Amino acid sequence: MLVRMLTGVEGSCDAGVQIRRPDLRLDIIKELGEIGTPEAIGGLHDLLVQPDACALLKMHALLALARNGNAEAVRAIGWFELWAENNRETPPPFTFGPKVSAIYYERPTNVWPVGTATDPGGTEWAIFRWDRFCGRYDPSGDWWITKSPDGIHWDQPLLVKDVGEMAPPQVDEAERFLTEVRLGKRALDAFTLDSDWDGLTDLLESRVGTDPKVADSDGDTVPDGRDGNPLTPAGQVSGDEEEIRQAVFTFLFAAAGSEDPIYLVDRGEFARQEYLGHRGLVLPVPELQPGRVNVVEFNVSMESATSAKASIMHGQWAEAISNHTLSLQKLHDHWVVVESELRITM
Ligand SMILES: [Ca+2]
Ligand SMILES: [Ca+2]
Repeated sequence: MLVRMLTGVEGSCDAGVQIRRPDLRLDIIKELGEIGTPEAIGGLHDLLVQPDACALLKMHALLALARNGNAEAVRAIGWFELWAENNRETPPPFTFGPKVSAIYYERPTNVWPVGTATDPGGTEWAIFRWDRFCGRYDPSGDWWITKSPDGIHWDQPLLVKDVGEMAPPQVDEAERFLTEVRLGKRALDAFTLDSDWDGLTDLLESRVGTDPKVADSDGDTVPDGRDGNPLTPAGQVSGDEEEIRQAVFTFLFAAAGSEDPIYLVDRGEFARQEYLGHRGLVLPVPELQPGRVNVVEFNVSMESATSAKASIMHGQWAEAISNHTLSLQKLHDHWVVVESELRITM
């Protein structure tokens, strides 16, 4: 009954709303964790692997499973980790989904159409600004081009112009560009060039920071286009601290399902390990990228062989900084988050 209530309840996914208003779903999640029967655990697992379920609910489900701590519950957390890792698309998702919600309403991906045009065959083209891979907060964004042959979805967009430090693109310039593409006077070959055949275009690689001439920039045998951590060789760090950081990362970021890059500001060992379960790229950088998701501190302290505390400071800097303090336990040979305390600084 509770399982049906949990998966059947529609509602807002706005964490702000839920802080002010009690949410029945949180009570159900807690209760399912306490019950701990295979059916209850199955219900929490079903919630975790729903792609569109609210991140806050998923975090509560992870906590409920960890607090129960029986073998089945811990296994369910492991299945979620596996699901999150397999849920990452390769090459990384650069898509917007249905075009009506992607470009025209500027949500959820914040893109700005600069110009649109329809060719004689009825295919709609659009140029838009998108700041996903800008190395600094830049609301003007890079230029991307896409087309919509079916009128419903945009194709995978192609980076065509790196705005960098230049002035924001002008509407008439975008329209001229689109007209040239539409009339076949401007080929897109230069923008689709992928010199090392790794699935990322040269232009995008220069934006992401990988080597456009080397298919496997970090030398870990996974090509850049399929590597969620293309600048971090696998297996550099191992042991409890690595597993604890991964458990925290899963708890905070795999549950969120965002496709934006996460930047690890390289001030310590935490930036030298791979992190699995995030849908977008995880990239070490030498300095803070304002306006982007940055992890600047990520500390682990062991309290015993099976319990630890972790603290992580992350945020967009231009907007808010989150300080998480988490307690973890090693249950059935698996580190899990059993408590999480959050402080947000605006
Ligand atoms: Ca490439
Ligand atoms: Ca690689």
